[in-house]
Amino acid sequence: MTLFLSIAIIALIYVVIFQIAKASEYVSILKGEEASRKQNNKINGFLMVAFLVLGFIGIYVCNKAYYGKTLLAQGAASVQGEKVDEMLWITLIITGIVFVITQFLLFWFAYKYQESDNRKSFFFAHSNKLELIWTAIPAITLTVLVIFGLRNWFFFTGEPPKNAMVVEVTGKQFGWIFRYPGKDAIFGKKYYKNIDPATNSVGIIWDDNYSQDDILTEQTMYVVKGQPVKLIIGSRDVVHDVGLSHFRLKMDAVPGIPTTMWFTPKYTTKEMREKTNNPNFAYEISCDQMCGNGHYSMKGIIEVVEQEEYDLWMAKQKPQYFVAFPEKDPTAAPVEAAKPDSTAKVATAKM
Ligand SMILES: [Cu+2]
Repeated sequence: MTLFLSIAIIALIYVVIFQIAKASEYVSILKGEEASRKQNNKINGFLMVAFLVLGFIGIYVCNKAYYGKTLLAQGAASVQGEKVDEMLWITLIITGIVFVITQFLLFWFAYKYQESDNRKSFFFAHSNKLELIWTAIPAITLTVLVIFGLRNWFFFTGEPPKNAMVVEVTGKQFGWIFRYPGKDAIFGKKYYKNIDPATNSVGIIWDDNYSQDDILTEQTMYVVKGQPVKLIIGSRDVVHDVGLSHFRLKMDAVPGIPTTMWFTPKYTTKEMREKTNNPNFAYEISCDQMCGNGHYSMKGIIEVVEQEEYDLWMAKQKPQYFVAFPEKDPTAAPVEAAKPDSTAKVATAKM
């Protein structure tokens, strides 16, 4: 029923437009071709100016209504992010000025220089000087912008300061796994064939001594305010992408090819809640690469905390080695250890 109604309405609109066109054709015949064309010309000239004015008003109104809802208004939450925002602002200002000038000239000239009996058009074919100017200025501007961008890129992806902490981030369909190197500050080696979803989600090689204090967490990553954090990024299956919009960074997570970037968080999650006036604010790690049917749900949380809170959290974490081999855990309850072997294994498998 609705389909028929829609078709009927479209057909009706088509008939109306057709009739109006026909009517105006008759009017122009009555009035004379020439007079009618001149009148149309004037109307079009006026519409050009109206479009220009309404367009600029529209831009202003949309900006007023929506700017506050963008992350740009909130400000970057990392030292590196501020550099990204700076680049974005410089680009926006330059392109904004060019946009306003060119659009103004385009529509104003269409009105101002519309057909007139008192004017003859000036034939202007070519000017080397003009060509040179409008090629050289954008070329120089873009080169400067690219140099700024490259400098920042090498800064984010280069070596972090000595005091940086390191977290390994592994994407999987559909979630994030974080690995901390533990007390020795060195990650144990890993091999993809060792992956076991229950106890060894990134495939750590347990025989490697460095691996035995490695800590694994899922979905939530803890980092310290003001301390640089280097991410070593990888993937367990397809290409994902670590998207940190509040910190203004993103980096592909490619299986088999580790990528890195580092950043320094500027505000704790708590401070950000006050800053944004949003009691539910959470730093998000999203997947920025279409990676399958659960892509939309591939979200993790980054908790930015003060050093003391981080130390408390870290103290509560159990090395993954003891999760995989509870019988080797010196802190495990003796009751657990006293249980027959078979029960202990079943309990582990369920974790
Ligand atoms: Cu993904």
